[in-house]
Amino acid sequence: MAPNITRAPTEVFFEEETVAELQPIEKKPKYVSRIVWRNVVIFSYLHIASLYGIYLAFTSAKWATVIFAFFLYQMTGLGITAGAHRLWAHRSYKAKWPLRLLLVILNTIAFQDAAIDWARDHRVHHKFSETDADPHNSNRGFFFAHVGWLLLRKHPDVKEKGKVIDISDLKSDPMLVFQKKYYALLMPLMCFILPTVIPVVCWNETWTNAYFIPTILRYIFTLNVTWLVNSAAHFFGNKPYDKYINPSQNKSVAIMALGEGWHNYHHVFPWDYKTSEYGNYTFNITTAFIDFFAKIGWAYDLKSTSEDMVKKRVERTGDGSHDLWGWGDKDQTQEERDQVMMTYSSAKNQ
Ligand code: ST9
Ligand code: ZN
Ligand code: ZN
Repeated sequence: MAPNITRAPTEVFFEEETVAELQPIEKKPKYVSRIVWRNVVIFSYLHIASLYGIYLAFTSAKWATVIFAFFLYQMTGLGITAGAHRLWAHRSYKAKWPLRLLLVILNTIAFQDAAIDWARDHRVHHKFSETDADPHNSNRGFFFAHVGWLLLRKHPDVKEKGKVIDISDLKSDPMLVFQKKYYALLMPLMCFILPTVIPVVCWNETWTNAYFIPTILRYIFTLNVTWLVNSAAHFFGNKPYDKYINPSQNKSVAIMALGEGWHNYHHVFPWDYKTSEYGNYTFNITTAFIDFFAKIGWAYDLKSTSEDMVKKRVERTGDGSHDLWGWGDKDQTQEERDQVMMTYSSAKNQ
């Protein structure tokens, strides 16, 4: 007797079905990278112009101009680190409106695109790290991770998988929405026009020096330092927290990037407002900045990772380079000391 089945499970060919319906799902078209020549030309010009800025800084600039350029690098850097990165991309702390206003101004002078877009790309970078969906996937090489990704159309996976990232919090922040809406007006004014006009008006600097040093050189220097977090800190350094990922602890990058080089830790615990295990201000100016504003009440709900959780992760996936130099290190926990296995102990003789 025939079995009482009217419709078989899938993958059985019925006469009424057409061959077309049975075709395998269409293969994704092969990805071909497309160069954005406009960006190649602009970035080439800016880098050459910034070399001229270095020359002028050593030959004809006033001290005030060089100091102003350095000051702008640090301040606009904070607009990226404390603003776009730790506040908006990772929500690792909360900020009251005066601090958010300060950060959005500094962030606009930094010109790394609207913070909403920056934070969206960065969330995608963390979620799909080292895959085609990562906007600056370091598996495509140092140059791509550093700047190449800004010279090409994005891989379709970035846009496809990026859709699953929730950015409703960013889109409902009126300051960020305002920044994005008026970016084409605000950015040129704050990143290029004001930094050029201020030295001329305030301390009688030449237009040439004012344009090439605190404007172009400062901008390109800050950009390259930021990009080093994506390139150098994904290639060089220890991995005390997770040896299976590319992001690494890179002290040189941390110093230049105001504390953002502790990248192995940061990828493992991205919600930690310090982006590193220790609150050491010497190599983490951004943490000092956030702590200062927490003291005056403008920053709050600062999130960190417990020592215990860090320790467990170090033991489970670390590469063994976690920086305890040995017995008696100031960072050794009391528990580690109490539970040490001591053979041939001299304690009974003491
Ligand atoms: C710059 C940013 O340099 C640098 C960011 C570095 C990040 C570092 C992070 C490291 C940690 C923090 C350390 C900080 C250290 C700081 C130290 C400071 C001292 N998800 O982008 P489009 C969709 S900026 C979902 O045009 P194309 C979306 O629909 C430099 N969807 O793609 C979008 O439309 P809409 C100045 C996404 O056409 C549409 O695709 N800026 C996502 O392939 C089109 O998006 C420049 O030079 C996503 N993630 O073009 C501009 N992405 O936006 C450079 C896209 O309307 N950029 N979609 O929703 C460009 O010209 C273009 O973006 C492109 C790609 C050519 C690169
Ligand atoms: Zn991050
Ligand atoms: Zn990264």
